[in-house]
Amino acid sequence: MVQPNSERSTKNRFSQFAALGAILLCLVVLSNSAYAETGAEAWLRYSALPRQLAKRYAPFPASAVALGDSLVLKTAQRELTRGASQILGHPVSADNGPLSHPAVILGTLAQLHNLAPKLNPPQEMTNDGYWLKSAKVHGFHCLIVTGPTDRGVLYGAFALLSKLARSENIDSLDEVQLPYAPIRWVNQWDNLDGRIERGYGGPSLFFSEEKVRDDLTRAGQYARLLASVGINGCTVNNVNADPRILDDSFIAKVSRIADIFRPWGVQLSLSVDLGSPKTIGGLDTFDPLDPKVADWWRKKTDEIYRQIPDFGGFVVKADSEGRLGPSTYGRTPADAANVIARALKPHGGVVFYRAFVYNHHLDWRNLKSDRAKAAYDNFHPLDGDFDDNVIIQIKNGPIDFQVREPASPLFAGLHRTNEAIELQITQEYTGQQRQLCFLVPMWKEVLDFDMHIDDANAGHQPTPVKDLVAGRVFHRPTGGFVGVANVGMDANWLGSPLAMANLYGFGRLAWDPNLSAETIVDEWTRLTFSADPAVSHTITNLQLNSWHVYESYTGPLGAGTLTNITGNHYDPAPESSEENGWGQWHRADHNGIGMDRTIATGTGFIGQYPPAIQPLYESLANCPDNLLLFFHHVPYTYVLHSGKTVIQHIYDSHYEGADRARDFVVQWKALQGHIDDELYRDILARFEYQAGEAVVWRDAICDWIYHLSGIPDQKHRVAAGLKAYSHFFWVRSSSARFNSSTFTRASPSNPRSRSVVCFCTKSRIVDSGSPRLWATRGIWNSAAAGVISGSRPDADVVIRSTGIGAFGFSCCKLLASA
Ligand code: GCW
Repeated sequence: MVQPNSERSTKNRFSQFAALGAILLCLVVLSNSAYAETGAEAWLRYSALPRQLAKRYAPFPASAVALGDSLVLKTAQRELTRGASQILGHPVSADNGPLSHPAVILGTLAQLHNLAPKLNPPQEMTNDGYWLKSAKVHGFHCLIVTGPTDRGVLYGAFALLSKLARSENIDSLDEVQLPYAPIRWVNQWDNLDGRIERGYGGPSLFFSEEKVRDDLTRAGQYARLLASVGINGCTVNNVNADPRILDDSFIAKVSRIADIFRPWGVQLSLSVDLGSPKTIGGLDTFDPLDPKVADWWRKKTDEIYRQIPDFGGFVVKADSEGRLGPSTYGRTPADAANVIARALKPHGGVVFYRAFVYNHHLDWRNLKSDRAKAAYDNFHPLDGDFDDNVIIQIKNGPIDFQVREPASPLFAGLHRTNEAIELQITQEYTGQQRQLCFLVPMWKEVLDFDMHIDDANAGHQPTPVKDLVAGRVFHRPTGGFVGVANVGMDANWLGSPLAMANLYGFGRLAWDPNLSAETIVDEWTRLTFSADPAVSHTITNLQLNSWHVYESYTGPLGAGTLTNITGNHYDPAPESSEENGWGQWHRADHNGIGMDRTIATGTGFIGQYPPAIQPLYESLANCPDNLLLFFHHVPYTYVLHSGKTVIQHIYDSHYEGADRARDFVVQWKALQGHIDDELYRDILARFEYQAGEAVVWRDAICDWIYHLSGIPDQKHRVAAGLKAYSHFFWVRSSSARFNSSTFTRASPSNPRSRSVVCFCTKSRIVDSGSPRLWATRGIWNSAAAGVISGSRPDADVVIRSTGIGAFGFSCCKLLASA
């Protein structure tokens, strides 16, 4: 930074504010340290820099001047003064000018122009972008935070604070940042009763007992977090929408949430049920082509805008998983989307119409049935029929947030329609925040996937998914990124401190999908923990490896997560995928595994991709190993590009994955003393638990596939084990929450022995009434393993205990039955 030229005036000013500032600072720092480590502040901890580093910022202006008094600008000013004071350890106070000393100047480009007409950004700026610039204004060395909109200024203020918190050099600052796409939204699947569908971080911030919460403090804090990474909209209720959300009485209540969001530039939107005109509107129809229905949507929307002038729009899930939809009247999704879009249009609102439309009563006996085809089949024929303020919201993959899926071909199938990618931040199929799975690398694979759309015409111009959804390829008026966040009232938002990297990562990617996963996780780690190289190196590594590890002990080779798809979406239960209409089939039988989705012999799904992509997946020779079973049915003895057979890969992958999950514990232990002790222990317990879960998964899947295929593991782990452990079983948490207390024996039934080696993570006595079981703390090796004795050999073991920690029972194998 440039040294201010008027040191004396700075000093005078400083002494004026010093006393008050010091007091304020103490309060801020004290209150911060009192609850910072609950995770509530997430990546906005603004912890004080070590003195040496803080010195670098000695010339940082002691005040921040706002050039206007809009709500958002004032928020930016407050945030900047609070954050900079905390980080730098000296007060930075709010000032309303006129400029008489070095200052941070916060204002829109128009406001800046009035103050300093000669200062112009180095490039054209649109949307919510920002420009950070150190420059002389009226003879004073200032730091300018500006942008075309107030919201851009707020984003700039957060960006400046992030730089300080990560002790980046801000000398000669001159940086323009523009968001990649206008839509950067989160969805919350919150129900009016306060529960969150697929939420693992506590109850809703917004609703409780069928009402909007009286106290919306956390909702405001959430909006702050969202704004800090450039997220500009939030849909607050479940896409499985309760029609009552549109009751007139409810709209007034919901407008309170919008009031709380507004200072942070976050627009509120609502999920709506397409049947609403009938269910709550008293009409005898909800046919989107009926003029009465159009009128109903218009009046309802006008009323919403009367109460919430900056309302964002509606999200629609229709004809999906039992929801009402236009098919009731033989109408199309375009008919349904447009009737709502036309009601929103005069107000500038948008409709997000979800492409997650499929038949969940598919005929599983028919090898040509394929749920993966549904989105494209339903929406591609309608390309061009949707109004300009409709956005088709498309899940990243063609099935449903599995641990690995290819990019949905629909991204390439809409040339005259706006689209947005829907990514799932809440880890429904990827460990439910009880296990570490950093999803940014997965999202990036999809966003960077080149659909080769123009190859036939224009030679190769890359058309990656990120450009398609941002509307850049077909010059669409809008589009972008939607993340299903599902944060809750838990102090740390998502129920796990490390899972917050996914929320941060979503925001950062939505702002700039060209950022690398490494950059994102490094930023997040420094902001959330510290710049201590040991900490950032270890946490960055853990995060970056976690998706592959999770994939390798759950569902490798693109077979899907192999979880309980009809139940909790968490436990291993590969059988649950088959013989039902949900269409998440892996088609494993005695001879082979995988869905044949080829054009030649399978469901034809591959034919939905642009011609230049099809050979990549259609040909076994080209198909990447990690998606093989998504696209092909192959014998277990099929040899992968890696040189291994499919079956051996499955065995090895599960064993390696479980070993690597165990190694997470070892890596984490190296951080003892480097971070807050309570947080250290909390996360350690989670890694220990995950190591146990990985063993559960490993054994369940290896056992299942061994029984199906009859092919032994070349390394004699699975098959040999089955002789010795012919009656192995395991006990594990089957409850929804990490710290819950119900454990059930999972599989198979009726162990004959009375004695088992137990993998568990906490020493404790578990009293189930009868029998009484005990186990000692340890990780899966015979030295550390404890013994459970006394389980009744002839009955399912159901262990009930109380308190966190008992979840640690993860895997038991019989010793004595060999
Ligand atoms: O995978 C499914 C989830 C449902 C969810 C649905 C959707 C909100 O299991 O809980 O419903 O996806 O995305 O609509």
